[in-house]
Amino acid sequence: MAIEQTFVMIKPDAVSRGLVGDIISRFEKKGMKIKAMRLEMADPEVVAKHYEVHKERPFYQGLVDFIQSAPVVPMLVEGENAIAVSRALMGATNPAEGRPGEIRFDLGQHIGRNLIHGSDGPETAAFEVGLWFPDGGADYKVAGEQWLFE
Ligand code: DAT
Ligand code: MG
Repeated sequence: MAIEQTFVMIKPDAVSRGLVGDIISRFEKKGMKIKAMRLEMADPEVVAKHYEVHKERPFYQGLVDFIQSAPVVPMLVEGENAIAVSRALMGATNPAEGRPGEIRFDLGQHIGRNLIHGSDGPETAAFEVGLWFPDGGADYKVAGEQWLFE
């Protein structure tokens, strides 16, 4: 059993298409705790640091412009195996390569409009949580925290 924190961000295409509720609902129903969440136009400096790893990729500028094109919903998510669980809920980077039940397969249009970001490992999660939520999130208990009953 490993309680983890991870960073999840609902991207501008999902906000614009009215899919925030559907996406958050999937995390809640899985038992993930939303420790912090905002709706905001992303800070360009934060976005630059967040996507620095992709700086040399051909899609980088389009990605950064897209992320700043409309509000995002950054979330600090906590739960058992939260990093892998979040990645599984999201699905494949390319929606066309995913499977039914995954957010990106069910709702995503193409790889450049794939609705959601989630940290891909423990080091990335620690970096991204610190970048987007330097103050951490609220400490509270929710009904359905499976790990309370183990
Ligand atoms: P993921 O978001 O699944 O972790 P990633 O870290 O490889 O995927 O890439 C970050 C984002 O960049 C991804 O969600 C969408 C965009 N992206 C990746 N590959 C792309 C490509 N070939 N064309 C356009 N956008 C791409
Ligand atoms: Mg990634």
